[in-house]
Amino acid sequence: MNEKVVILTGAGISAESGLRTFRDQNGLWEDHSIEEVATYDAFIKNPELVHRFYNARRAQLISDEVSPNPAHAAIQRLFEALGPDRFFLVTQNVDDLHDRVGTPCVHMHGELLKGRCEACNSVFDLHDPLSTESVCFKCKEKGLLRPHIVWFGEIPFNMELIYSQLSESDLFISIGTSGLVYPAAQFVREAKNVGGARCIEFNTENTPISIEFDESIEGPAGETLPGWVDHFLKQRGLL
Ligand code: BJW
Repeated sequence: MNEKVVILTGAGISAESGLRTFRDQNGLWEDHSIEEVATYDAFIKNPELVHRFYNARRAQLISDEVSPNPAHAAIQRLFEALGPDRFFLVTQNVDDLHDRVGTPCVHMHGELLKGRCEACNSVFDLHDPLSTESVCFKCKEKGLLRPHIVWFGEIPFNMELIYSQLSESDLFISIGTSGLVYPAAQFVREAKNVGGARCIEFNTENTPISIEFDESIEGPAGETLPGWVDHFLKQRGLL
């Protein structure tokens, strides 16, 4: 059976790694409003605040506090068993936890460990804090470096590739996302209506789009996903 599995992940998959989600209790949006830090207008109005917000998250991400959890490892096992032609992972997460376990993924909302120059569009690896004094390594402009992050009102990356993968999917799995942010929230509809996929959601609670899935598996992904992956692989003689 040559079924194609497409996976979408959100902040919930990294919660058990110690990274805060956005909209849950104690989420990032409790301390900041979206308009304050996650729009281009916010960056123009108050770049110091936006830099502080992302610098702090980047510092936490590269600290010893944070590492991939069993859900990231389970997805990697699925990738290793299926191979690149039958597997596609798109993440809304800007962390690098899928990358750390070796799973190829498309970061549709950008990457915290990259920066970009507004002047010349160069994208570069970034571990250090950014400030309004930072200078572009390429065009040497000062003050125009920003996090390589997709803010509200900006177009997510790789949309053409993502929609083409959804249209070929036989199984669509959504893990740890609230289903409140578009276009990711409509991937389930695309996978189902265009790809004809069976759709499964992993989340600690019901979401506004749970109704669109064929099955919802409730619980922390680090606990529910590894067993589900084992069962899936055993059923197909891949484990
Ligand atoms: C667990 C768990 C555990 C907890 N195990 N689960 C009106 C209607 C419709 C759309 C719009 C509208 N007005 C504007 C729009 C568009 C807008 C939008 O969606 N706005 C909504 C607020 C309505 N979208 C955009 O602007 C996007 N661009 C766009 O649409 O361009 C047009 C276009 C698209 C396509 C083609 C052509 C043109 C851009 C969106 C950018 C989002 N950016 C952010 C922030 C930047 C990154 C950062 O700072 O880190 O990305 S917002 C934030 O939300 C972040 C996330 O990636 C994104 C999604 O959040 P996520 O991952 O779902 O996290 P939470 O916290 O919401 O949920 C966590 C879930 O996990 C919960 O359900 C928990 O229960 C669960 N969970 N622990 C399993 N252990």
